[in-house]
Amino acid sequence: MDRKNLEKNIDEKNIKKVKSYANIAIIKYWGKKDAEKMIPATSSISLTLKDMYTETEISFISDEEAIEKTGEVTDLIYINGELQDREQRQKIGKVIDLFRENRSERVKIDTTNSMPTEAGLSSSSSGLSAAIMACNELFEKNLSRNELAQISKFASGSSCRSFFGPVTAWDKDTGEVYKVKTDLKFGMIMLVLNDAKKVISSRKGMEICTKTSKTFENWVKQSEIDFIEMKKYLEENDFEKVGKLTEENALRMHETPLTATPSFSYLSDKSHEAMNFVRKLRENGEKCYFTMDAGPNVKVLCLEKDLDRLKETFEKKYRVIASRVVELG
Ligand code: 2P0
Repeated sequence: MDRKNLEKNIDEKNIKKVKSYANIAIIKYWGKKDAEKMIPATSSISLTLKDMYTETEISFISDEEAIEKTGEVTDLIYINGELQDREQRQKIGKVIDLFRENRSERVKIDTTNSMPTEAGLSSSSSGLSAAIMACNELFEKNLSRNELAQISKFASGSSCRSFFGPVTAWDKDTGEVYKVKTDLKFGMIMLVLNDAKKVISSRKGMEICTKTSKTFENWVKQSEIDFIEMKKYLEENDFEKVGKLTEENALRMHETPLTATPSFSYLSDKSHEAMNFVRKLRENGEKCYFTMDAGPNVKVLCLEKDLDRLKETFEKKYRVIASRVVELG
């Protein structure tokens, strides 16, 4: 084997591959009590989705390779084949810094999402949890799922919930991330109303709401009750109550930007139309409930047994991604 092929062979052996799943909250994390310590203002509960995932490859690179691609010594970050700009490279670089001891070690991360990036479809939860898992492999840290979840929240709060499934809680008081007991088998249908990048990031949106929203205090107070009730409904396998509370909690979260200064909304006319469609289906006997995150897309919570039928119904009106949940941890 000549030198070039030998190097290539070594490189290929050193590429680590991981897969992580997105999660969508049914009780929302919205606001930070302490941004530095990553203590959320609210406890949250989410579903981890089998068909919405990120696959990430990671390897060490030479300074020459980084300079050749970017003109500087940096980590190389590719998302869906596209080399990311300096801002994004620095953001992911900070995640890698949580693992690397030798600051001169440069890394290439090549990541592919199964869903539109940054469209409020939670590609950040799968993307950043995958980056954490990948670093754990590359730097041979052998950290447990629990330890990785705790590190992951510093990359992005919601990503810590992607280490468990199908249903995960993140407790604001203890900081713990853990699996919630339920026999309910869920499905979720994403209605992709607009897959353009969001205007206000969730990080920024949360910050504005925490500082200025007139309903923020109420949101936090009620959310504490919602979290306890939701865990109870899940344990009692009461889907109707789970669904109803999912909607109420999402609507309360979306009230906070409306009462912020300056006031804003993540929801569009299309979101409201879709929410009304879900309500109408329910009046006709279907068991489905909506939730929305920091973007206009509407996600529909249902039972796994109804997923295929409901998918067909929604497909007549919307571009959809239907997903089952995944068992993890
Ligand atoms: C959630 N979201 O519980 C909530 C609901 C969006 C709306 O967690 O600042 O990207 O990195 O901790 O995790 C999205 O926020 O924010 C989010 P940071 P993150 O899923």
